[in-house]
Amino acid sequence: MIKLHGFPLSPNTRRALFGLEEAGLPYEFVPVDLMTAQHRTPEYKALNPTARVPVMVEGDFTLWESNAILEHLAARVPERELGPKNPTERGCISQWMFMNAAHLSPALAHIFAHTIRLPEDQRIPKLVENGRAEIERCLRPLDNHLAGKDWVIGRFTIAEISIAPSLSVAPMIGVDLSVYPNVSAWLGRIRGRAAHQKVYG
Ligand SMILES: N[C@@H](CCC(=O)N[C@@H](CS)C(=O)NCC(=O)O)C(=O)O
Repeated sequence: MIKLHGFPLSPNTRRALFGLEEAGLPYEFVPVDLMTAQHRTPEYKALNPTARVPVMVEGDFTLWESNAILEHLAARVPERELGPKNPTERGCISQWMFMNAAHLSPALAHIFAHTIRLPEDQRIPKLVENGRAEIERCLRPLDNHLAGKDWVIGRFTIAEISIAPSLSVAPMIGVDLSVYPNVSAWLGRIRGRAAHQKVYG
């Protein structure tokens, strides 16, 4: 049985949970309390030496990095067509997943840290400003790409499962997604899926 260790409110954990639900594989969720630094204990670091959530464990196989977990899950259930079916699709899906992992998601995390998470005397306004510019740099191309399309590559894939959880923090940190109408409509379609509703309640 797959065990998914994670913090329930973490977007990265929710990305893996969303993937598990879409894959339809049975799993057990094992909560890891970030508030009490459970992710920094030797027991947890034996599973994920980077001391981050989530991590997937199945027997003696452990896998961390939520996007790696998504790719692994998609490959396990090819009948669900969550992953690429040819090299072109592989490239297109990876392009948007990597953009999210390298640029969009860190920008959102920086804004969250420097507007909400850190004590006020540790917040750096310039990082928030840079983060907002980076978000425009990522979401404007995504919005243009989604014009006239329901999904990133024409069908629902791990590109959607990967990016949507990052954007769930947007309203909390004052990122107005309504200026990206195609992204907003696309998020609405993603949020309408049973798997998403199961993860987000
Ligand atoms: N790139 C990693 C990011 C994981 C990550 O940063 N998780 C956060 C929670 S959303 C975490 O574990 N934070 C605890 C820490 O950095 O100490 C992934 O996609 O799995």
